[in-house]
Amino acid sequence: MKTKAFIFDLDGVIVDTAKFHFQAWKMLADELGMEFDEEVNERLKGVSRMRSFEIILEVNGAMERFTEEEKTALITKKNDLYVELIKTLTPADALPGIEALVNSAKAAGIKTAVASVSKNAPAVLSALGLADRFDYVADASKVKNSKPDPEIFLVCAEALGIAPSECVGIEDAQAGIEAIKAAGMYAVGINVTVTSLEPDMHLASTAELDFTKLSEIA
Ligand code: B16
Ligand code: MG
Repeated sequence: MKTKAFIFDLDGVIVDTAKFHFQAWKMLADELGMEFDEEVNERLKGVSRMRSFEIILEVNGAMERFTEEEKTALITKKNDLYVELIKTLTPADALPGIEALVNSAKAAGIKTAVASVSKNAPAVLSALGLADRFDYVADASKVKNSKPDPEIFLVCAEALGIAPSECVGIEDAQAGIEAIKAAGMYAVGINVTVTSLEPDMHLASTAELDFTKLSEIA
């Protein structure tokens, strides 16, 4: 197929903010005396803030420990720290190959969008100097379901006016690959730890994103 749109995940594809999410969740988990490591963190990628906290509670057998109000207060605390951490981002933090791919897409008339469930996505894109570079940035507040639900990728395709079958989705998380495939798109995985569904194309890093190859998917 001739690709008509590239839809990018944010955390882990455009920028490595996963390390900041990890630091912020770790601070909260330590404070609550709960276990939290890189393996659990992998399961939080692409997952909403509240659902992420619930996974941490599940892993610790603590699902009943807090009321809804307490959970909301605790995830707000996590987010406050995350917001502080992303203030350190600069344009130099955009991952290799991303800007070049977006520029090549623009020159070739291929549309681009960002499919992030993060409510902090606009702030992160601004800090990277990329806020105005994409044709569409999905508004997380309008999406009801986190990845692996395909909703956010379908919202992007619809906003761009492109059929899902002509879109290439780029993701670093298993939940994101599942979302792309469920949307009926071609899935490119960046250093994905595969636990179930395989991406259609595996790359070790964003530096391997090849415009020529991605614009003509065989
Ligand atoms: P926030 P993505 C996701 O972004 C992150 O991967 C996930 O770890 C995070 O919990 C989620 O955003 C919500 O983020 O707390 O900032 O609203 O991978 O869809 O770009
Ligand atoms: Mg991601």
